[in-house]
Amino acid sequence: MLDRREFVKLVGAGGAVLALTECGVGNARPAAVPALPPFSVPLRIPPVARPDRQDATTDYYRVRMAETQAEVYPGLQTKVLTYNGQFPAATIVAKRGRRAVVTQYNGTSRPTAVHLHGAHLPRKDDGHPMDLVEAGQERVYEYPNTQPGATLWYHDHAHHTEAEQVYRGLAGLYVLDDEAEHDLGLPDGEYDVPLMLRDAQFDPAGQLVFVLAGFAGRQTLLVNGRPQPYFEVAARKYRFRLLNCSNDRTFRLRLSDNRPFQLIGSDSGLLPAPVTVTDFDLSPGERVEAVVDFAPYEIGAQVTLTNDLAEVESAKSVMRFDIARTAADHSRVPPTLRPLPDLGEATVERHILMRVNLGATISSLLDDKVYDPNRIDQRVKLGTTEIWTITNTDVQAGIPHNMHLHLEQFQVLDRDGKPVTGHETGLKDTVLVPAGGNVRIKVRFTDHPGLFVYHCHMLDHSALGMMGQMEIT
Ligand SMILES: [Cu+2]
Repeated sequence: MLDRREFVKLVGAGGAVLALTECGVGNARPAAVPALPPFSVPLRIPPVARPDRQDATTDYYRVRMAETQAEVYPGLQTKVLTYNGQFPAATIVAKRGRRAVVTQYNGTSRPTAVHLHGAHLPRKDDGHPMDLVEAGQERVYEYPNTQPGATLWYHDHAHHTEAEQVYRGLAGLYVLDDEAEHDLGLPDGEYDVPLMLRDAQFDPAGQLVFVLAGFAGRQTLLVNGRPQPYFEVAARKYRFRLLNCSNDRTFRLRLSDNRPFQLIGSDSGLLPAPVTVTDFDLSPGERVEAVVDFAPYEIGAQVTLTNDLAEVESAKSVMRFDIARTAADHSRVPPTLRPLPDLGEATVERHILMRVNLGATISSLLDDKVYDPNRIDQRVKLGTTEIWTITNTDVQAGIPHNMHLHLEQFQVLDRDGKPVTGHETGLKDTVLVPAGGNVRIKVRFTDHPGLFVYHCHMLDHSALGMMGQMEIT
């Protein structure tokens, strides 16, 4: 929790509401690093993590969390928190049906917890906010990788400090590769490209500035850890795996020439069928897989990925694609991808209320309560299908939220009574709940008893208490 006076001082007069909202910020760009024109640096692809050893069933990884330096801006060293020294972290590529065992040593000065976001796994390996790895200690996480292929990610989840620790760099992709997908003919290899999108605030020395609920100041966009990069592509189809790893920022992404592209996947992997769109929303924690075909472009053409929800002109451009060469393309996007599973008939209904308390003390609430690790908010029976109605009542302040469930993927039934479209037609683990919005989700609790959390994935909000616990028995 934050003292209101302190909060207002940090974000400026009248900023208490603005700092937590998506829009309404005027000239908020702070003194930043020496101005770097957009598209000055090439996109970097995070390296693929190498297992320390392998046996017949399992890949073993050793990771050290530590503060280190990264070159975010050319010629400047930025202090960051990293997994194995990489900013952003290396991508763990797991194979469906093969276990991954990751030993995480905490070489930072504060407790951490490593959550594998989107994974279906036992409680002990979930990275619950109170299952901490103390400084100087290690913890072994075992990932069964039994669920269908998907783009997951791992990130810090130590309660109250997760917002700052993810912001400073403790985040990486975890691609669960599924043999069953290989026959579909989707773009692969060098044409399967991860894009981790986020915002940040830098001081003039190129250091990250973290202010809890300081959304308004974060007007620098990073893709895979570099500011507004360019990416040289071939005139053919690409599969992009997009993750929004911002703390609080939602993107509305489109190509600058409005060219349509195909969405093929969401949080939990492939959609039932591809959906052609010209834009889509991506809130913090969500993933989308999109196929973009650059074949119609001339060699030498450029097209920008833009964010329609940017508050300032300089943050409208996310990155630029430069069509640089021709290449053979035998890939395709089949008309059907992966059917939705039947989640069965719901026998339990729950209602969850999300709102921010802008009183003397700023806090973020679920059902009018801040997170208490000693309280159980929902008791769930294994084998049950439930419908949760999630309501965001922050209409006046215009504050969006989203909802992330640990352990299970859910189907989004509708938003404000209307069926959802685009990437929301697939199974998801995180869903946007705009101010004044009502979202209904259907979820089946299949196995893995224990205490799991659900929370707003705008991490500054969850750090301020917008999190609850469900005990599954
Ligand atoms: Cu929220």
